[in-house]
Amino acid sequence: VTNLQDKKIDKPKSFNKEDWSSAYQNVEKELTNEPLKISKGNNINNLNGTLLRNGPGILERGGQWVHHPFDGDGMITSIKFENGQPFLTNRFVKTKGYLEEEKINKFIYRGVFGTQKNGGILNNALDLKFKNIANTHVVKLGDEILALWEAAGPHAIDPDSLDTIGLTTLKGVLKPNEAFSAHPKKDLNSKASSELLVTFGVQTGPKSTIRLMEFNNTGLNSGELIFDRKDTFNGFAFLHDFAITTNWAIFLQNAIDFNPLPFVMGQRGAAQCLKSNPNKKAKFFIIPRESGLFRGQPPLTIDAPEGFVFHHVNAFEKDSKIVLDSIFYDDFPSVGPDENFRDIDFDKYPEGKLKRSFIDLKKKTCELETLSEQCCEFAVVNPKNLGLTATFSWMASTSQKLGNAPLQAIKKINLTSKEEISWSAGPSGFVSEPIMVPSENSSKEDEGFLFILLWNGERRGSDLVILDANDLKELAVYELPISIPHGLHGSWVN
Ligand code: 3ON
Ligand code: FE
Repeated sequence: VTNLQDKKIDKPKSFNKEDWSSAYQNVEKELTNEPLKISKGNNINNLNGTLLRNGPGILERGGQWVHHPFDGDGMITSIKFENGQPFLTNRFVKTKGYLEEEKINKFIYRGVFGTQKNGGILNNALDLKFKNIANTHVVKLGDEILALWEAAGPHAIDPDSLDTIGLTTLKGVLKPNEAFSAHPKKDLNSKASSELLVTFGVQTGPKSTIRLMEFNNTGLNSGELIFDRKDTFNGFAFLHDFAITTNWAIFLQNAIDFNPLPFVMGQRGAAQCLKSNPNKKAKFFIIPRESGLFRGQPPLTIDAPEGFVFHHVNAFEKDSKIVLDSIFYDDFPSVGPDENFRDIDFDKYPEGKLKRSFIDLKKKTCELETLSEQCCEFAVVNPKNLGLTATFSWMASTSQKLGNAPLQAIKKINLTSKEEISWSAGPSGFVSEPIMVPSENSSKEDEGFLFILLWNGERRGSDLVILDANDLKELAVYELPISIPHGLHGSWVN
């Protein structure tokens, strides 16, 4: 158990706040197939495939800053490797809102995380429209590349040019602009005959409905919806991510209330109306997958541990239990209306910690174990192990052992022995989500590469770093010709 006293002792600051916040600026240009210059190490022999990343690319218009980077319009970066040589292409997602605002260089929509239109409360009150900013993830489904934002529908992107094709209903699967999660799972281990893409959409209200969808992701019918079910639960649900095992889809409903009044009155963004309710219990919603053994059976609801979760890492089945790894915060980390996100006091925000839930499906109970006290986010496992036992996880973490700070290191943890090793970009480098790409012909779980976009605070620019997933040795560093703000999620596609 750590207490505040310990946190204070561990506090020589390991970073300079301007080195960190300097990443938050508009992406200035769109480039096409720009060869990348290597600045350290060597090209990876025979590496072929494309790294795709999404994240906010517009943070300021006409002198007005977004209130929170999660309100920034999506910008996709693709780094395509041809026999080891990388080429970069980047494009803003040309959403309806982006095109309208780009024309007059002014925010004309409110943002979910607190960005307001000019003109004060009166001009914001009763404007309940959402701008679909397509900024959270980019994935491949069938032959399509999708830019995702969880409160509305997916945008289809041309895989080569990254041009925006437009909002898609996925061949009629979705109603126009139906919510479609930004956290699809590529499942190589299902009971179905092909690779699947499993995802969901939530409709919220006093009751919430989860639509669980499983798409074929290989072969002739790639992109086709093959399993679909809807389950309704009591209460408002904020579900950013989920986890899958072979037979189950697992959701953690945080113990929060949504009081939309300040949003309606023009005082706050919708996500700023979420508030932890200590009198409520968090719940696991555990839904049988239609591709699994318990097809058609009703979902289970089980009390979940205290704390707030955005992201899960992985889950697997063990006897009558589900073991689920997630990043837990003590509370919902909202940036208040009077705060400046580029100058926040990290000590005032809760840090994310990797914790393991042992969910007993028979007894309907859960036990929680903390796997590491160190602040982390964006944890992944080898994609071949998704839904099954994994020994290793890789993640972005702080450099310091305790307390909240920007993410400056990449850590590999053995989830069983809890041994850790890490690679630090500190004191002036800041990391993003590591993308783990396993070696093609190896069955060793930790053999492969990690791809990380780095904010290089020293030269105030972005780098691409490739690490060896086994020992976190730096294999190659490339200077990017554009500066990319701290981003969200990405994929590796072949
Ligand atoms: O009824 C509505 C339901 C719903 C889906 C309420 C609502 C409007 C708040 C809503 C919308 C939610 C949205 C649009 C969520 C978007 C989330 C997003 C873009 C990103 C979340 C990222 C989470 C984390 C933990 C990122 C951490 C990053 C770092 C520590 C490093 O920079
Ligand atoms: Fe996410």
